[in-house]
Amino acid sequence: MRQKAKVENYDAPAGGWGSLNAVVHILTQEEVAILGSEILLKQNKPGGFMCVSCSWAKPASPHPFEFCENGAKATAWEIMGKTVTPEFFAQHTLTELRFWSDHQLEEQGRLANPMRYDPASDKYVAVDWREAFREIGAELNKLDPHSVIMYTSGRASLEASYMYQLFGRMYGTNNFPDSSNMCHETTSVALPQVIGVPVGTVQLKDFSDTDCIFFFGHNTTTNAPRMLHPLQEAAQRGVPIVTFNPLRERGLERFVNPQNPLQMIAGGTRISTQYHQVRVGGDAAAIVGICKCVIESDDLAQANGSPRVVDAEFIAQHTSGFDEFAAFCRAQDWEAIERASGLTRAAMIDAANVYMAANAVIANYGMGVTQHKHGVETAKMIVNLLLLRGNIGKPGAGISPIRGHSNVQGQRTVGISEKTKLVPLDRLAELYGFEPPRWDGLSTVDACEGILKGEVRGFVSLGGNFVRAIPERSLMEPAWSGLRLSVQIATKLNRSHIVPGEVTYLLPCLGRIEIDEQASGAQAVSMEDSTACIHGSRGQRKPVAEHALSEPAIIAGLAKATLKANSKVDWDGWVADYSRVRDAIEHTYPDQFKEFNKRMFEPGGFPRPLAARERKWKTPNGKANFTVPKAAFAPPKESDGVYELMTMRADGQFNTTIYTEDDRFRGVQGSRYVVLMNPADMEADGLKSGDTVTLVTEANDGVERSLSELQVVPYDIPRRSLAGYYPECNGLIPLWHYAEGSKVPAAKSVPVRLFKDVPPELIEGGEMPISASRHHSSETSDEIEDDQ
Ligand SMILES: Nc1nc2c(c(=O)[nH]1)N[C@H]1C(S)=C(S)[C@@H](COP(=O)(O)OP(=O)(O)OC[C@H]3O[C@@H](n4cnc5c(=O)[nH]c(N)nc54)[C@H](O)[C@@H]3O)O[C@H]1N2
Ligand SMILES: Nc1nc2c(c(=O)[nH]1)N[C@H]1C(S)=C(S)[C@@H](COP(=O)(O)OP(=O)(O)OC[C@H]3O[C@@H](n4cnc5c(=O)[nH]c(N)nc54)[C@H](O)[C@@H]3O)O[C@H]1N2
Ligand SMILES: [Mo]
Repeated sequence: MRQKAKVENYDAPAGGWGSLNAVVHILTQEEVAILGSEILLKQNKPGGFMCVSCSWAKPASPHPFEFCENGAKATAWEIMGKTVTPEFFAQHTLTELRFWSDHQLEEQGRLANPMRYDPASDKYVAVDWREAFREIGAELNKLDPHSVIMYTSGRASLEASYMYQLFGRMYGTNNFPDSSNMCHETTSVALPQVIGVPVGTVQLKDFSDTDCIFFFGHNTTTNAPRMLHPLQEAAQRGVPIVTFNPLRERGLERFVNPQNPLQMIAGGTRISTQYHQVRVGGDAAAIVGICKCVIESDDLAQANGSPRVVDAEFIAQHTSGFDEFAAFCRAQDWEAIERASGLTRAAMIDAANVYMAANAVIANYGMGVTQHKHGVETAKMIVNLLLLRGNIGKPGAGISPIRGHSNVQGQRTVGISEKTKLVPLDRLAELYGFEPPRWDGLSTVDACEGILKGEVRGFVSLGGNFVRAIPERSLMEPAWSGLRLSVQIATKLNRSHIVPGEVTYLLPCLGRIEIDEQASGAQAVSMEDSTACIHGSRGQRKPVAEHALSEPAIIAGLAKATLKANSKVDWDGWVADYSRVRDAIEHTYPDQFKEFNKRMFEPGGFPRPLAARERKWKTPNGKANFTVPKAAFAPPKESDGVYELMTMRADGQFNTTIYTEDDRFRGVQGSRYVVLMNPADMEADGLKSGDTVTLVTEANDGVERSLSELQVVPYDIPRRSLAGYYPECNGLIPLWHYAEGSKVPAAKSVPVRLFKDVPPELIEGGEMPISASRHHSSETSDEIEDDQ
């Protein structure tokens, strides 16, 4: 039986005392006395270290404490004193560890020694680094590079990432999926087509110049809390903030800066001036509604001879496709828009009025846009909205996709990509005298398909928890154990490490907060934030595990053991002094990284040049492009009992790292096995608060996907929408259910049916509802856990 969640209304603002309490709680839990120490004062400061949690911008003039509750948790979690030693592994078989929860696995502490899996005893056994490199190199050389995946999670530095992609390409593969393939790849596909850059155009200073902010599908409270500071400053200046989210996320309603005693007493600032609880997947339709208002107001203005409402000059000079888009918006009828968006016409007019009154508008968005079947079209719809009034390439305006991992954007910048057109292969060939593979590599979903078919034989992971983060768990885990080679470079123990292949290595690395001593002294590394600014970062703490190596050292060790010697790549020299890797990055990308070493500690980071910020459009037609949405606009099918499930993050987690079982801001404590549901839907289905249900994916593809014993929580969520937690619900997502164009798993709209669980004692004889037969069948081992 799972632990019951405690549910109560959370009506305090985000931030505030609750925030401080949560940090103190996790700190004592991990016995890290860091609150009183210097370490947090160095977080996100020039000359200090860049937080390992989110990718939000780091200001040039930081607050005295430029960290948030979740950043402090991430720091504490990384530098907790405990280590996972060979003795630990001697005591536990992997079969046994597969019954442990995600929290329990990571909670054991930092990985301390390189380990090799011994199939005979089903245990990890310590091995020498040299022996590990030698065997992995030999194994890689036996495999076809087409069959090897080199995955990256978005935490590795620019230096490590550059070395990793070079190693992979010299080995012969372009199979570089990364966490971005499950995240903002939708952005990286949509934006180049319409504005000619793959990243956002907004910088931190634009938040001071803006006079209106639109916000789609991001839980800022939990996932980029430091962003609440610029939002709060804007709100205090009277800037309207218009939010679209099926859930009323706390920090987008009210925020108290926990570091400001006056605010703590005054109760904080209202953030959103309008809050629209859009239907899950309804954003494109909502934006069509808003654009329709803008375009029809402009039609009226032209008829009356009043000033234009759209920026006609900008549209004429810089864009293409306006007429088709305007005709499309005019032609949509309000009834269809209301049904597709879940909003009233009046609500969309309110939003349009605010938009039309503003001279400079920023649009932010997160996973609520990208992780949908029609996410690419929706991201382009946000661009349409901005283009109408010239809101790209002027101060205070632009598009702001809020990235996830702290360096996920930067990894793409330095060549971690499966898409060859994004990588300067000719330049790499010229610099290093080798012939890089020219074929497009596998994305995350492609890699999963390859694993299922048995075509992928080797998997090297630079961080992350692939098996837990991907969809289709019940098929993927068994297939994963068919790998010939699995190499996991990691800081903490997770599920991907305990589902072994035939030859499996676990290689412990330093974290970014730790001092990285190499031949030339302590090294700094760098990363790119969500606003395309590059920051240097210096480790501050003595490493927790003495046998762990830095990521660059591990990559160099693997490369030397795998590749033929190449006089143009001095792997040892690079490890001795990372500034040489930065020189190599500068040689590869001279426009982007001019004077890299000199500028890496500029306060606020140094911005990469972005053409769209200057209104230069690197699109095929040289224009910014309006596009007409096709599928994204479809009203929901009138369903027969099918719900749309979104999977989301709680306050107590960083992705698959589960710090605590709580989601404080949503008032759910003590269990993550819950499903949030509209009370009217509960009543219609005969459910009461606390009942447990089984969710079954509606897929009709012959695969049974279900998850039982989810506690129903009545919640303010649109009808026919459900919300549950990632990664617990990942087994419900079919692998083929992804965003068209970007292949990002559509984790925010999984069609499911819901059945009330029947207590086991009632199952014998009598009526057996459909859920009962499924009740104990399709759980995977670790889903029985978490009664700590
Ligand atoms: N503390 C902490 N910080 C993190 C992370 C973490 O796990 N913990 N993860 C990091 C990573 S990798 C990422 S990508 C980011 C993720 O940050 P977010 O983009 O905030 O991702 P989610 O938590 O998945 O939340 C998605 C939000 O979208 C809303 N939503 C769902 N469907 C829709 C929809 O159809 N329309 C609209 N408008 N909204 C919708 C949900 O209600 C929720 O508020 O955070 C990063 N930062
Ligand atoms: N259903 C559903 N699925 C999702 C999502 C969702 O919203 N819903 N979100 C998706 C998104 S946005 C993302 S980004 C992915 C995340 O997918 P991943 O990035 O693969 O997963 P993480 O949980 O961030 O990885 C955590 C592990 O990284 C390792 N680690 C931590 N720090 C370091 C380091 O400095 N170096 C190294 N080498 N290892 C380190 C630790 O061992 C830790 O256990 O999940 C995706 N999956
Ligand atoms: Mo992400």
